[in-house]
Amino acid sequence: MQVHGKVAVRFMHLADLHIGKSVNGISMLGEQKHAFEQVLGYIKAERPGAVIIAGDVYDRAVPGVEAVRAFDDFLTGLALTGTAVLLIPGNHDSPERISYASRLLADRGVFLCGETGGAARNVEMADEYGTVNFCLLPYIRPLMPRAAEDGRETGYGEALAAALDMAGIDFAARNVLVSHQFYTRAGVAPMRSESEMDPIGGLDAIDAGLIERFDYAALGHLHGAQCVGKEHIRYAGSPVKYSFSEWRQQKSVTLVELAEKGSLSVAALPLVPLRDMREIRGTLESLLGESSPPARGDDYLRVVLTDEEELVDPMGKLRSAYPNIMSLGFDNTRTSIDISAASAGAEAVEKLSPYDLFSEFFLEAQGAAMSAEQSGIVRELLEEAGRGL
Ligand SMILES: [Mn+2]
Repeated sequence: MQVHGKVAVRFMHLADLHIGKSVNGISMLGEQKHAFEQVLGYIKAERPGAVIIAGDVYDRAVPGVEAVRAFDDFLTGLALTGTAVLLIPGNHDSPERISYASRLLADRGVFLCGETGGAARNVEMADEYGTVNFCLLPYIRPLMPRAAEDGRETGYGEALAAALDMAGIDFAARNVLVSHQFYTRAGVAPMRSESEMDPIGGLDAIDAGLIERFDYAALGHLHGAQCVGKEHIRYAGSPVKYSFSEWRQQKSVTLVELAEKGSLSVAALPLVPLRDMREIRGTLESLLGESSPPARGDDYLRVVLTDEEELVDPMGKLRSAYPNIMSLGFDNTRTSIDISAASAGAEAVEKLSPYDLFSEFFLEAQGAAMSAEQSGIVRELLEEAGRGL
């Protein structure tokens, strides 16, 4: 693209592919391949000089055969467009496996920055404004922050600062950081998604101020596309919705252009799913009677029923109209129990009575609420158990 008569560096920013991921037991591979086709279409149209994949290539450290094939196809497709590929592993990836054949692939412009022992690696690209340095920093693992010389444990922030220090970056030039960590900024609430599966509850947060000097930070880890307070520090988000907490998000890939130092343009290019993941709510009758077949009835759905009266086999009835229903919940005056109990925190669970906990378990296991007779039996049993104490 011509900017002021010069050619500027442009690149595509992706992250959190999670290839091979299943949601509620349903494989997302078809959706992932469909997203990759759209990315390749954008690359052919926009001709960026590089494509960044900022971690969580796979969903597991040892991905399945189908997942490896899908990534092989995607990577080959990317390389054939002539674009460079800059990739780091995320917390879900095995750095060793991700960097397989990386020395050979570097000759083809595919930089798989895996096994570096926690160090960053620089890759330079040139445009007519000079060089742009891409600083690739593999995910810093919780065990990696080492004890400092005085015996004090160092945190994520210190480990990051040390890695950036060692990378010897010249901030007078233009620099792009590629990193897969949880960056936060005071006063900015991050948009979290259930599919991120954060195991240590925010202890891994790093102050985004530490990476502010980069001209752009291409981040991975959070599954909703978002900036961390400033436009140039950005999570691309996952290309596919991986939990119902993401159902209102528009998935996208990010296109970035850097001209002279200080000039940045960022655009989100939308990705359209084969089947959307969304929530619908209403009475059983209204959801089954609206139109037949219902519009986009094969989407991945969370159905919230608002019926007040007992229903017979609502899951079975809904499935005939909505074959890919993933979750069923109820929202009425009697109960507000949702089948996706995983979303309830430990605190919420503690507040539930034994009867409510069992109802929830029953709903999850059976896909339908207990009948009046069943609920009577459970109440009796709980009473008996209570007397025994
Ligand atoms: Mn992820």
